[in-house]
Amino acid sequence: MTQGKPALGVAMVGYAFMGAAHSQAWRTVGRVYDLPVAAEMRVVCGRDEGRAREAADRLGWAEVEIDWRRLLERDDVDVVDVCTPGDSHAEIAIAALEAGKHVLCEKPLANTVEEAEAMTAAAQRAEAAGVFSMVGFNYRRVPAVALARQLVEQGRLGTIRHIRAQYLQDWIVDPEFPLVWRLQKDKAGSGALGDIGAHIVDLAQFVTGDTVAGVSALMETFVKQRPLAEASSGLSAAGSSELGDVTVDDASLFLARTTGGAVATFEATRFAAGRKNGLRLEVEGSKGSIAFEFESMNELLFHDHTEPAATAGFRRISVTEPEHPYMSAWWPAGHIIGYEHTFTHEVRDFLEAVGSSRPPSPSFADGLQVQRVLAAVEQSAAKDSCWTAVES
Ligand code: SOE
Repeated sequence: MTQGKPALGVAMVGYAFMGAAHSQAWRTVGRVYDLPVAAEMRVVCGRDEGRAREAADRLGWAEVEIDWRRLLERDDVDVVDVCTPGDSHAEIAIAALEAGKHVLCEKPLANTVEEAEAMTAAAQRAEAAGVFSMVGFNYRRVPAVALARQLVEQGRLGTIRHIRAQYLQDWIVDPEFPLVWRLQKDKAGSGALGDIGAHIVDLAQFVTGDTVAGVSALMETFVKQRPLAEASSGLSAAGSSELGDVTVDDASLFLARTTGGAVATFEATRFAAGRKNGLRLEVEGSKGSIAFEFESMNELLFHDHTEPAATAGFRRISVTEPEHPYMSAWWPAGHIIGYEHTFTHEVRDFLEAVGSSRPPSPSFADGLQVQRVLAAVEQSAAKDSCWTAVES
């Protein structure tokens, strides 16, 4: 579905877990969705040439660069996809926007509010010149989540009263698990908070259309030292005999109020033994409720509280029908999809918007707002859970 369409040359910086997820999306999107533009996977960038070459062959990129600045000098690169750890998001994204390249940046947008502000200012300047940017909150693109959003928009939940969001993982329960970059503040900005808490803050706000206004938070680091990481790949690594300090949170929990008057709880942890990628969202309103669990991502629970009490109750909707968001392009009705599809949907929405000269969503400004919630959580936790307003 790409023949005869204007082409956008794509460059990706980073090629580990997120790089692989984005690559499959770039490879697939034009074969599944009919888009206004064709994405061409021109170049992948990584500091180690040998590893970058291996990644290019494995993931489907035509060429390799070892300095991301070179990408910005190339006329055949129109889009820069930033899949690096958070400590380089701001520098790469701002320079790319200033060089006139559209930018897709992994979440969380940045490691600090200051960086996110600078990125948002650059994005707004670029947008005035028709250069667009988006932050990659992929879980918005789960069809069941997009359906939940539609139900809220249609007023089926009424006034939102409760939001209950959790993101539960267990990949660092073992104290011998090495000190990978996601456990280092200078590289990742924060721990469970920024890595997975950012997802549930974005998701709760996306589904409800509401905004977190203030928080009371607790943060904990259970394992304070870990073996230094030797070669790492994705979420796994080999550990050395030397120990280093863990400088981020293992778990972050907070209570919140929203500007719309709802009350909310958020819990992000990598110590929930047995929970693998347990992203859960429940929303209760005056007219109905929804419940979603990523580990059953093709289903949405919906309760319509306006139905007669005798038969009302949660119904389990299989979000597998062509009537559902994103689904008509995939398999015959009733057939499920997986984690990787969320990235294909993300890239589809990005290309659809950029190819039509419209700003894609979520914007860098949306990423900044999430960053401000994360900062309020850190400030509250540092002051014994003191109530902390989110900067607006
Ligand atoms: C690790 O916690 C991780 O890969 C996150 O970085 C991703 O954003 C999330 O989708 C899955 O878990």
